[in-house]
Formats: sequence, structure tokens, C-alpha cells
Amino acid sequence: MGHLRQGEWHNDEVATNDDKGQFKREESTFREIISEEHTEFKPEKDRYHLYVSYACPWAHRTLIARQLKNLEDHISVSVVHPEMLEESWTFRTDFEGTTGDQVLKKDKLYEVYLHHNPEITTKVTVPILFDKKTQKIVNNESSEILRIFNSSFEKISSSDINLYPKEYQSSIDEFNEMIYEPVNNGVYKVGFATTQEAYEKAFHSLFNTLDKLDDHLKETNFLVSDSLTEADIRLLTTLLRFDAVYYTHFKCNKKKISEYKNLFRYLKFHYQRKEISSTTNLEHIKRHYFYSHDFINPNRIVPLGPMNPFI
Ligand SMILES: N[C@@H](CCC(=O)N[C@@H](CS)C(=O)NCC(=O)O)C(=O)O
Repeated sequence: MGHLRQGEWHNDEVATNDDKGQFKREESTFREIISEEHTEFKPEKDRYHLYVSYACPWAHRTLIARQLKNLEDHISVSVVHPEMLEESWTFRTDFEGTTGDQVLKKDKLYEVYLHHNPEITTKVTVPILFDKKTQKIVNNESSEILRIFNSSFEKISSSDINLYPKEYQSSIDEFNEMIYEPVNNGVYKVGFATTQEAYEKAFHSLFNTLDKLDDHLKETNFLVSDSLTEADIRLLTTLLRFDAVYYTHFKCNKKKISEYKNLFRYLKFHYQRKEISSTTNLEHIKRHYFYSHDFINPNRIVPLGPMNPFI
């Protein structure tokens, strides 16, 4: 991954692997919250901005939550170009669905990090939650942005949906933990493995967990209780990319999601919600993975299919 080191952009390798060839994801840099009690970041109308890629499963979580929580009028969005090349994400607008940088008018995403601090050392990732008032980055960890959207803006925009209800928090946490390493991060561990051993380990762990989830979903369309929670959102953004990208590009090819009876029914059920379907952009998803990772796909051919993966 490219990095900013003391304000300088360095185009490092795309994936960081340990000495066993296993992919290691780095920690997110910005971890602030938004709250009435916070000295700086208070909930306010139209104060915060979200930088996303439609391709990215982590950013996708935040786009879904923003819609479910009726925050579209209060949290503005910029969508980067799907190709992540030598200068990481950019605000090029020659691809349908891109918006350019709506706030700072930068050309590259790393310039948003530099705007916060010209001497910063960090990796450069989406999503970013940016404060237009202080011109600072609040948070760039999707799981935390999801929680901020769920609970910090209650007075500004009401929504009946609670993605992390008190009575189910421990079950939601358990599913989040069960899913994060082998599935959300797992597909990357399979795809970015640089040894056969690391690939096989991540592959088995991924499909063992998918088997368990398929079993759990036998009689329900929700991981926890009988309504949508953040655990579902976190699983769905990986499932939505699976058959089109992870199955081929990342060699996660024991089974497609469409071959899992319950997981596929669950995916199709949730895809009927406009908050899920309108935030899912397969053109950005395919272009990003197949075009950006030339160490996996050197000719950068972007497949035309699958034609209707969610039907
Ligand atoms: N922990 C972060 C991970 C975000 C992340 O890795 N985003 C990817 C896109 S899918 C990215 O921007 N990668 C750029 C890079 O690693 O250089 C989160 O969940 O928000």
C-alpha cells in the first residue's frame, strides 16, 4: 500500500505481507467520535463529509448506514475513481458515478490527509469522515463510522432503525468477531497470500465460516434478532462482491455465494432494500479490483460478467 511518511507520498507495494506470506491489514489512523460531549466534534447539520469508493466494502458499510439513518441531507459524499494506482485513490471524474472532491477540490485522496496535517504519516484509505468546520479528519475506521452514524445524529435526523440495539450488542459483537477475520478481511488474506500455505489457510478459514453462517441463516434473514443490525451490513458488503470478484480475482473458489442456499437467499432478500441496491455499484467494484491489482491480473482485463449476480 502506498503511504504518506512525514507528508511525503511513497508508492509502496499494494499488499503488506508477513514472512509467511500472510496479508496483514494495518490499523486505521483517525479514531475520534462525534458527540455533544466532545470538545471539538459535535453533531451538527451538514457539517461532516464522507469520502468513499463504491468499490470498497469498508466504505460501502458507511454509505448503507448513512441512508438507513436518513443522513443524506446532513452528511455529504465524494466518490473517488475506482482505479487505485501509483498515487492511490484519485478524484478523476472520467468514470460514471465519480463526483470529484466536493469539499476541498483536491486531485488525490492523499491530499485530504495532507490537508489535515501536512507532516502526516499514515496509509491512505477510504472511508474518511471529514469535518468541514474544523477541516480535520474525524475518523477513518468504517466500523466506528458505522456506530457514529447509528447514534450521534439522533437529534438531527430521526430514524426508526437502530443498527446496534442495547439488548443485542453482545450477540452483534460475537458475529462481528466471527466474520471480520475469516470473511471481511479473509477474502483479502486469500487473494493477497504470497505462499500456497497462507492461501490455503485463509481459504479454509473463509469457507468454514461461510458454511457456519449458511447454517445459521437456515430459518432467518437476520444474523441477530429479527431486524437488520450492523452485523448484517458488515457481512453483506463482502457477500455483494463475492461472486463478481472474490471468487475469481482472489481465488475464493470453493463455492459461489449463489451456490449457498441460505446465504444467497439472505443476500437477495437484503438486496431488495434500496439502501443496499442503490449503494452497490458493480462497475466500480469490478474496475477497482481487476484493474488496480496488476500483480494478480497483469493485463487488467475487467470481466464483463456475471450478468445478474443478485437475482
Ligand atoms: N480499516 C479500514 C480499512 C479501509 C481500507 O482498507 N480501505 C481500502 C479500500 S477497500 C483502501 O482504501 N486501501 C488503500 C490502501 O490500502 O492503500 C476500515 O474499515 O475503514
